[in-house]
Amino acid sequence: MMKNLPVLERWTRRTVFIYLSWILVVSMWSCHEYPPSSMEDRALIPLPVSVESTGNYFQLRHDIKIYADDRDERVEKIGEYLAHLLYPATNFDLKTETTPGHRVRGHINLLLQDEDDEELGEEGYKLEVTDSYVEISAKEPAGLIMGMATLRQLLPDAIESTTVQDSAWMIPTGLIIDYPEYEYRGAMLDVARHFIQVEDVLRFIDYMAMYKFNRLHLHLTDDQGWRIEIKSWPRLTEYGSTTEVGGGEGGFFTQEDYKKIVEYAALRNIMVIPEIDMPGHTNAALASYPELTCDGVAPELYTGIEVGISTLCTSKEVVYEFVDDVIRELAALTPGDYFHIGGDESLVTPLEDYIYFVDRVQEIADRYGKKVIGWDEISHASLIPNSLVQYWANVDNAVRAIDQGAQVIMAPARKAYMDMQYDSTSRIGLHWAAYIEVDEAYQWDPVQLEEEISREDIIGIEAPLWTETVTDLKDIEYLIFPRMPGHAEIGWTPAEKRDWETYKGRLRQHLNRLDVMGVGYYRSPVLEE
Ligand code: TNX
Repeated sequence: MMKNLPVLERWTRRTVFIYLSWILVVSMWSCHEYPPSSMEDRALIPLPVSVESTGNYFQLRHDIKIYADDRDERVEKIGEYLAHLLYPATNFDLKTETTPGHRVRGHINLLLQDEDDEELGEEGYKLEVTDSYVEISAKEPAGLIMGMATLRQLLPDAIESTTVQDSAWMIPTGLIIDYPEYEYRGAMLDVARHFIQVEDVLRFIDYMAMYKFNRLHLHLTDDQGWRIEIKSWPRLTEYGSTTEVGGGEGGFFTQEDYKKIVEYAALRNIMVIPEIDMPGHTNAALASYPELTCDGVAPELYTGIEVGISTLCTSKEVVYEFVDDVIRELAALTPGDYFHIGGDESLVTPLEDYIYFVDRVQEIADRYGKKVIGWDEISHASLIPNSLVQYWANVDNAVRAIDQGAQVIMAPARKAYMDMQYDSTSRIGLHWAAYIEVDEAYQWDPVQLEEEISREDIIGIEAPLWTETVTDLKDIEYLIFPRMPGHAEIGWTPAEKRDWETYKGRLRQHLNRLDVMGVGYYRSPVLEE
């Protein structure tokens, strides 16, 4: 009896060990979300130029460090941003350290390339994952930020959670070489029709950053509200911001708010482009300062959704003093190259006056060191060199701009307007340009759209969100998701690599990630087919 006991004990221990291991294995398979087996199986949007898997994993653990190239101080900040992104779901407090440009094995590396890799350009990157390190390398810090957006999508969807998740945090190994098709990949947010709070703008920027957009066009003023503090003309916000479409209380960004938005965007490689829409779409300004009107009488504040109802008085000198002050103050807060002067739908401005106005306003923007962008109507004026024109509906306007040597941003209303309804049953949105289902929002190509506009004329694309029917983040999410990722891919991925059927598969899979984020996207029937 006594002699047998150790044998029995050993047997029992073995049973218990096998039993426990079995439980461990089963629970790992069921509780942990395992990423698909290779890089290609991840739902990468926008699709990179080249992806080659090597069939192994790198595991993100709590003791991993982020090594940032010390030859540019911006890289360390980018490393800290990556750590900040990975923290909520993993609870790993990843430390950022610097390295003189050498890769450190066992860790994540953000390195600037020495060799002059022309192919990568300003925003391109290489992302190499092996079982012993992760390395993102780029010519410029911007490329590192783009590479990080890809790295994030290689991690399990749970990485997007704001609460700690139980996952093995495996990253599939391989090599991605990637760079954008277009220099300008924009999204526009109209904060004028309905005022959009700062934190919702920041959220919009987060969404843009996920898909490698790099230009946030803020439509800051319109008939229904003036949304940016201008210190030299205080009534613009004291009075001109106090309502919105439907008669709500409106609101505005202080200059401090605006700076915060600009900085938040810059860390994500997004340049803010402020738009002051002129000479039309100015009712809020006219209501605040009647001297800007021709008859000197202030109109009422406006809460409807008609367009083409207002104009600055283009023959008054005070109007140019006003424009000068506004552009001066805003240009000083805007590090980016561009200033958007609007210029659309000036239906009550005689053409001759419109041309005179646009000519003068371009000069003012130029004097404050900004390149001008305007809606395609501004091509009626003489465009100064480096002005960009934003095509939205009228190809003749775009052609007139191209004939003057300008490049065009493609923002075709019938394809790229994210405020269009998906179909006639959509709970919000307009449909004057089209109903735009998720497949239609993806299946357009800037070069194929208009015969008269060719590749070299196009600097990039933009997807605008007008907010006549949009009041809050929930509405924003419903209209931009899941169309916005498609526009991102059009801007980033070469045309020959884009195809609806394969994109559809990736987008479907990607919806799980949006679920983790709690994004209230539109449930499109075309994704269920
Ligand atoms: C046209 S597109 C407009 C905006 C409206 C939008 C609504 C453009 C340059 N002007 O004023 O908000 O349609 O979809």
